[in-house]
Parts: sequence; structure tokens; C-alpha cells
Amino acid sequence: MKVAYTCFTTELIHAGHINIIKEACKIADKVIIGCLSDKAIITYEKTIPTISEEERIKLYNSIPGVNEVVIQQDAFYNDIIDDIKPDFILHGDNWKETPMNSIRSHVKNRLEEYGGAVIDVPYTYTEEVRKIDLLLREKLSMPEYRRKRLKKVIEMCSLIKIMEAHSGLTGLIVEKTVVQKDGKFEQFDGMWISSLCDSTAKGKPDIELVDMTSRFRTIDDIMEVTTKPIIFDGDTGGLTEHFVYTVRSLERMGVSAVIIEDKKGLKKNSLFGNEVIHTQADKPEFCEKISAGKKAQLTDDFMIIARIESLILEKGMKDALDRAFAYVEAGADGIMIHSRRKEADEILEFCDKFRSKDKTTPIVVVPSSFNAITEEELAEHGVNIVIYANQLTRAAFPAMKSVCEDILYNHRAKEVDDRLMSINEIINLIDEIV
Ligand code: SPV
Ligand code: MG
Repeated sequence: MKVAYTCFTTELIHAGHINIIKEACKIADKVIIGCLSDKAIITYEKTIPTISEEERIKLYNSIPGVNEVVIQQDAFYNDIIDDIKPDFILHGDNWKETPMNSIRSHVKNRLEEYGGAVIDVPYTYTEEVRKIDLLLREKLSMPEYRRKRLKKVIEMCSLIKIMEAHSGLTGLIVEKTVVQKDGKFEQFDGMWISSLCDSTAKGKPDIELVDMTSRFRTIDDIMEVTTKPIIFDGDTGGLTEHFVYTVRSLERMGVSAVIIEDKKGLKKNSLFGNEVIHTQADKPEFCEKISAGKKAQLTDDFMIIARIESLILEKGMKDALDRAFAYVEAGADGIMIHSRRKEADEILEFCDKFRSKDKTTPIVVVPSSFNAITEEELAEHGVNIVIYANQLTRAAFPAMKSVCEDILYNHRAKEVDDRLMSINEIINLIDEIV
């Protein structure tokens, strides 16, 4: 008896899926559909379907020609190949393209070990299929789906990686950049709306000068073209009476988390350290702000993360830890600990001491200064979220400045051309949605 297998992640069946099943029925006696688990989808595709595994299983079972539906736990099909040993694994031939081609070649090699075969079914490029693909993507960008994804990802992945974005274009870069390493995909889990980069993009200092209306406009520009979760840098959160409104607005927009730092008065960027005057908020006062924010939020999805500035302000480890436990007690859904030392030693000491008492509250770090430490090492010390807070801004600025200088120097643009994206690439960069 020949067994054909195909794996689905979809939540809407279209002509392309029906075609694959039809092809499977032609060559096999039994057709099994794999429903890729939420965990595998989150780990490899950095997305999550809007319907549950159970609902997807029910949906796939209802397709004529399907004999059985199973859960597939591994995006690289190892569990399925070990357990079922299908004679054929069918997939749309779009998996010959990067990044999916690494899965295809892995599956092909494993099937060849016992005489099985990969069948590439020509992808169904109809208008209906294109519209459904677009619709599913649009749905993922809706506030109710986007907002809750951060909590899900934290729950399912040992470490999550967030990159700063300050415009639609940088949002798109964070959304779409994928690299393959050791047969796996690497991509960012979400975006950080940095106060430093949002202010810098507007030519303004990072002192809470760019007002919330303008910061929300940046979020909206990014949300219009992406689906990944967003963590907002809320600076000090402002007055408690204002912060509660900010929480409501962010939640309504579909932002997943806000991080507020325990400073007051005129806020300066933390990376100045004690070179400038910053004032740390009193512990009870900041606890009150956290609690007020938690009371104001309307869903369980939204997170308020408390950022501790004690190490930046050289107030000592004990102060940092006392504040961390107090902030969690006040309702904080996570703790961000910051440092501007080159070495990660004080961050790791904080994480170890915090984790010895609190095993679950997510820890966030921003390794801008202590940039030699790897994500894996941070995860070993209990870190859950790594934020790359300013690298896109810092990458773009020198590149743009040197192009300006060279055009001024040469009185033409020819000399800089080989450093530039082609006109063709730039006009094709943005997908049209209709
Ligand atoms: C930001 O990106 O604006 C931050 C992180 O707040 S840091 O600049 O390191 O303070
Ligand atoms: Mg900031």
C-alpha cells in the first residue's frame, strides 16, 4: 500500500491545496495530511495561524480524498519520516525557492534513504489563490492577532530576537529578512520602536521631545506593511495619568508590549550613563505607574515591561534586584535590565540572581554595548528577549553620509553607483496589495 503525505499550515483551503490532494490520490492508496504544529510554525515562519491546531485538523479532515490527518512537529519533516515513512511527499513546487529549498533537499535526502520520493506539484497561480494568500497575510496584521503573538512566541521559543524599526521600509526589512544557517532559518520575531531611532530619524534628540502622536504615526507606518509583533519604547511612560491613556492606545493599535524605564524629569538616553544628569524614579512611584497601566489595559495579551536603570546609573546590583522584584509584584509582565558596560558580566549576574528567585517573568536585554555576548549565552542565563535597539539606524547613517560626500566631491553619481541598490530592485521592493 502506497502512502502519500503533504503538510499544510493554511487556514483556508484553495484550488492549490485541492490540486495537491488530487495528485496524491493518483499515485497512492492512502493520503495523509500533516498539520504543522503552532510551535513549528512560530519557530520557523515567525507567524501563527489565526485558528487553532484542532480547527485546522478538522478543516483538513473535511477535504475529499484525505484519509488521515496528523500533527507534524518538525518543519523539516523528521518526525513524519521516522513515524510514517511515506512513499511520497508532495509539495507545491514553490518550495524549490529559498528559503524553503533547504527543507526540500533535506526531505529528498531522507526519503531517498528508503526509496521514497519528493513530488513537486506545479504551484497554482490563479487569481483566487493570490487573493486568499493576500487575505491571510492581511488578517495576521490585524490588531487582535498581532497583539497576542508576542506572548505566544515567548511561551514557545527559548529566546526571541527583536530588531529596531523606525519607518515602513525598516519594518519591511525586519519582517522579511531571512537567512539560512545549518539547514535552519533565522529571522527576527518582531520590531522595537526605539525612542532613540524614532527621534534620530526626525533629527531630534532622544529626550521625549517627539510627542506620542508622532510616535504612534511611526507605529502605524510600520503596521501598515508588516505582521510581526511590536514592542514600543515608552521612555518614562510620562505622567501616570497620561500613561494609562498610552496603554489603551497602544493596545487598541495592536502593539504587544510597552517598555517603560524608571526615570523621571528630563529623560536622556541611557547610553550617556552618568555623563549627563538623569534622575531615577522612586521605587513606590514607579510601582504605582506600572499598576495603573495594568489596571488600564483591556486584554490579557498586552504586556507592560519595567526597565531598570540602576546599573546604568551605578546604583548597584542590590538596588537593581530590589526594584525588579518590586516591579514584578506591582504587576510588570517582564523586566528589562540595561547596562552600558562593554562586558556582559553585570547583566549576567543580575539575570542569575533574578532567576534564582523568579523562574518565569520574562527578562529583556539590549546588548548595544555588551555586543560580544551571543544570544545562546544570554538564553543560558535566563534571558527571553534580545532587542537589537539601534543597528538599522546606525547602519544606514554612515552609508548615506558617504554617498553624499562622494557625489559632492565628484559632481556626479557614477562613482557611488556600485554601492547602491539598483533602480529595478527599489521599484520591486514593495509589494502591491491589489
Ligand atoms: C532606545 O532604543 O531608544 C532605548 C535603548 O531606549 S537605549 O538606547 O540603549 O537606551
Ligand atoms: Mg529609548
